[in-house]
Amino acid sequence: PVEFEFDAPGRDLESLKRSIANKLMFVVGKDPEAARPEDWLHAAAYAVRDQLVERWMTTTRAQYAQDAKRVYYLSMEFLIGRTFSNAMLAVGLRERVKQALADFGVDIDAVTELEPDAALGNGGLGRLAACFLDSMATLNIPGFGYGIRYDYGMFKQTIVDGRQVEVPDYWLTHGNPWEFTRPEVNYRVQFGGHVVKEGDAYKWVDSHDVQAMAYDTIIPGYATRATNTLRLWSAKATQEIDLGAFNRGNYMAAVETKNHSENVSRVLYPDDSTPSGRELRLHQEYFFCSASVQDLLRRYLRTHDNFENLPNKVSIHLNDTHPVLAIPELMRLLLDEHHLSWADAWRLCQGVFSYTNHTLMHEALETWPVEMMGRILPRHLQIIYDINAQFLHQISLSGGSPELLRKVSLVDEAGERRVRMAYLAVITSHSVNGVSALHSELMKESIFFDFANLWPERFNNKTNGITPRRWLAQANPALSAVLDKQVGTGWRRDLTQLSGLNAVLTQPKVIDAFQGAKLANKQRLAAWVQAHMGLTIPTDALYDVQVKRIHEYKRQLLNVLHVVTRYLRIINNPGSVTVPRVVVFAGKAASAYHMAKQIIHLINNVASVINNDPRVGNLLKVVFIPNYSVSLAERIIPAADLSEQISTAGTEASGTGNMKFALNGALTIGTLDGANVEILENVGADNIFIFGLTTPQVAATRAAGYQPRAIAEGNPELNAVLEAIRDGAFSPDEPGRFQSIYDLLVNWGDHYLLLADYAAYIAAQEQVDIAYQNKEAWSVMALRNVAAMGPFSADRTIGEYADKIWKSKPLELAS
Ligand code: 26R
Repeated sequence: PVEFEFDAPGRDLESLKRSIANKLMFVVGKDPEAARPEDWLHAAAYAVRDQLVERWMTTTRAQYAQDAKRVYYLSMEFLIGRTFSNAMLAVGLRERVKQALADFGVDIDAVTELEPDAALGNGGLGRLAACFLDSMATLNIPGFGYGIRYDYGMFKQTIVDGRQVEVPDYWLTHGNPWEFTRPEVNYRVQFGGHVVKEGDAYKWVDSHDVQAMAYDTIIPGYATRATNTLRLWSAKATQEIDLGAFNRGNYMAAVETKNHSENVSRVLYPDDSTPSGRELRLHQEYFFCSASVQDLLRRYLRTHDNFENLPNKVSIHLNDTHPVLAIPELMRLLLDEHHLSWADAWRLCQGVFSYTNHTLMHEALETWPVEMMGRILPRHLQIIYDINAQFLHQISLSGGSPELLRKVSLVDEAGERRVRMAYLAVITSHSVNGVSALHSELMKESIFFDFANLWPERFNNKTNGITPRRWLAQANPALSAVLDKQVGTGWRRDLTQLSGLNAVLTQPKVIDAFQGAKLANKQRLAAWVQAHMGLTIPTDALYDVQVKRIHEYKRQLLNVLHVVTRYLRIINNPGSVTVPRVVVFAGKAASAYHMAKQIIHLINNVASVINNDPRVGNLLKVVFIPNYSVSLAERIIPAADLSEQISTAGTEASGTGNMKFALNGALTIGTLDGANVEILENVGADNIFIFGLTTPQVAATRAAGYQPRAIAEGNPELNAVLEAIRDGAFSPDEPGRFQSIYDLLVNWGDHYLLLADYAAYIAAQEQVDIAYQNKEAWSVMALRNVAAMGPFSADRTIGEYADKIWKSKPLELAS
């Protein structure tokens, strides 16, 4: 264990125990005799939080004293997960808190498991934001996260008769000891009404207003005094109740207005790709953009009396297009409230904003109907029109054709007129980046083609990364201990130090230690599966894992085709399969995404047939773990031998799970997609299983007219697998249940070309089996993966953002 000392008071065991006991009595209000495990968790959380507060204040004071440039990371999603373990790790107190609790007769692991996840995000984009906060704090970058404090985060997924059923997750039921409520930090956010012109000035009047109230969470840096702030906004009615209605005796109506306003921050859109077209989403986006921009301007104006220095002191980063309304909002505030000229306001905006694109999927590119935006945000629509007019004027002056003007306009005029939010981000931002080398290139060739021609210097790549604190030190203590012994403890702050493993990883004692850690992690997962699902899985099998949102492009179905292939080989040709596998799936489907829910149903039905077939025994087990979350990922990923990263080439922007698995000593089976390409470059072709069509081959296959039926007919084994699914082998109670999946793959010809990659995937899986039979060689390959993960630390990613995009410098803090 790594403990480090600061001169802060209250860190010795006796002080910690006194603090925990005090918190239990005076904050939680419980007699130790009567305290439940939840009470101890809260008491310990408050005691650990105390260790952060002084640093937080020191950091804030240093930011003002050094007039530091601040980075504001605007994101609709922050998928933080649990905080207790992470905070103890950051302040180096895990062992001592464990001892303190043990002295009170409390088991730290048991109380840690009681903390609910802060699941304020859907998947990759939200978790990336959380890793970035961790790295910004660890690198002493003065960073603020701004987002929404949803009452209900991601829904809880239950599986009922094999089907996904969503249950609301009120994560705040027992209170949140990590947040500081800031009722005094609140801003008015306007909606609706209309715009009147008074002289040269515009006024937004007759609006319905909602208050945004701040809640702050401390983001500790690892082994540094620096801490940052995550400020989340909650909607409060401007008036508790509608007095007019109340006085007329209509109490229900009086409270209704309040409810309506406060609905803005009620629930996270559990929608990973389909624009739901709901007005509430537009309200949410503007709500948090407006509050955040008002807040950061107020902070800037505390120490500056004009705006000239804004781009030197403020960076606003847009995490996808969801916060793009911050652009017209900053324009509005500078123009209408601070009376700057258009030219000055626009120049400042271009200096301040930068934007990251996270997907090329057409369905996920946000556009808003002009009619809706005009009704809800009339002044912003005007500003967007003005930006567009100036932009198109400039393009036509430099010889742009009417065709080009139509293509790049902020307003899509085909059909119902819509505002293209990604184009607004690109036109304004001084930097536009993708999230892996491949994705950043494709972005320039596809969705932003015309803009990349206009402004090539604006476009760049910042390959994603993950925080080694949560995803190795915290999630995998067993492997961490092995690494500490072999390469020292410094990898937590400098992940490239893992390359030291290369010198020792063929030594038998290192291989043994690695295998011991992997086995311990499998036992930990198997125990969880046993306790929560009543299913026994062997711990001496190959753990083959695909955990991520369920989506057609991620191709969980291709994985299922392999599972069924394997099953049919086992029962039709005993002895042909010798490597036992546990195939693990987990992930949520967007609630309105029918095909994704069918895929979950199929996985569960396939699992129950295979797991109950005595001919199979322990050779193959299939597990769908319900309610995938950050805390489950911390348990599942360290146990994996094989990481499934099998999206159709050109569709997964980066992936970050791929990095987490490799860092935890799993080998990847994957396509040349997203960051898999860079993982391949770093680990070498001998230490990864790459298969399938490349991005250009995918395009060529589609262009030539994809013929899945011919593929199925030409491959008897594949045909048998598809027919088994179609004819009810896994749904005997309802044989036609999966006809639609068969039709999608064989008759309609799915967009993600599953059958085109099937044979190559099966061949790659056979290579996996062969490789796994040599346990030593497999472990060496896995260790080579671990050793090569240095570049995939989010510290590397954030270092690049800070240098190249934000031009922000680390804060200087006395150590
Ligand atoms: C507009 C709305 C419906 C919406 C669309 C898409 C909301 C949220 C999303 C999520 C997308 C943008 C997302 O999570 N993308 C993922 O970002 C990760 C971090 O960069 C990548 O690793 C991952 O490949 C990508 O799918």
